[in-house]
Amino acid sequence: MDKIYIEDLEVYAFHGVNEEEKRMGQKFLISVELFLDLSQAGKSDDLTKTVNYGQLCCDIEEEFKNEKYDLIEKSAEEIAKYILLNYDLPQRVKVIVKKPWAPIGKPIKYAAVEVDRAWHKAYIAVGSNLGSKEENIKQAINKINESGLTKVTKQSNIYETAPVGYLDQDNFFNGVFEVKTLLEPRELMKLLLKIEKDLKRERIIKWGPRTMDLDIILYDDCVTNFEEAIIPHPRMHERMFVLEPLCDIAPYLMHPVLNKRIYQLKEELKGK
Ligand code: PH2
Ligand code: MG
Ligand code: MG
Repeated sequence: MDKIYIEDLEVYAFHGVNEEEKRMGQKFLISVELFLDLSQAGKSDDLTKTVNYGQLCCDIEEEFKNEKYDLIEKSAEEIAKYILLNYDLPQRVKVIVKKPWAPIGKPIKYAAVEVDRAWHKAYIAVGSNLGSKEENIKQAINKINESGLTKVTKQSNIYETAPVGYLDQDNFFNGVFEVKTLLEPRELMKLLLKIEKDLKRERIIKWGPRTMDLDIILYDDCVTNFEEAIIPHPRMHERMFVLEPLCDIAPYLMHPVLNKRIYQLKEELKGK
């Protein structure tokens, strides 16, 4: 992937654990590596097809001076987040924050941290069979978008489906969203559980009626084994109410464990 580099931008700011550092301030050196496609800018010679590094330096300086953090870890994290949220083109950024005057009473060139952050693509299955189903789904999309670090980028059609598993309940409305997110799988799951709760989800019967069910079905090519978020969703390939809407928005996507495309999984399930 192409890159833009900024090396050792000097900014006078007020981060540090010690009171003195917050009061007196000190020099910081900020380096960033932006990962983005530069081919369009390279072909067209057009500044609007890339990131203006002059503007970027001004924005970084302003953002970095805006707050007083204890840790350079936090200051680097915030710069990375700021760039990914405010510039469209970079997919990934690395940020290094150096403190050449770190007050530790030892002769060092600098103390520094580096963070590496990126947009991730995930697919979320949504289901509702209690209350106003369509409204619940709209609300879930709004709440995801309002959460700040996750944005819905595609939406499937919504399907009315008969209940699977526990049969004595109303039909579901099911769909799938594509999202881009700065959250790790477990953080994303936590956000989805919070949204379910905000939409009055109550857990009484396993697979029973619910106002809102939000499941991560895929997250990049990740294969996880943590209880809170098993990815890919272990039953996604057995459920037409997941494959059908997913096929609307990502038919050729590969399932990273079964090594088949979504439309193939759907055809296979249909044949069963
Ligand atoms: N979700 C379940 C169990 N059964 N059936 C349908 N039709 N749609 C669902 O979303 C659904 C289900 C557990 O998550
Ligand atoms: Mg579910
Ligand atoms: Mg669930």
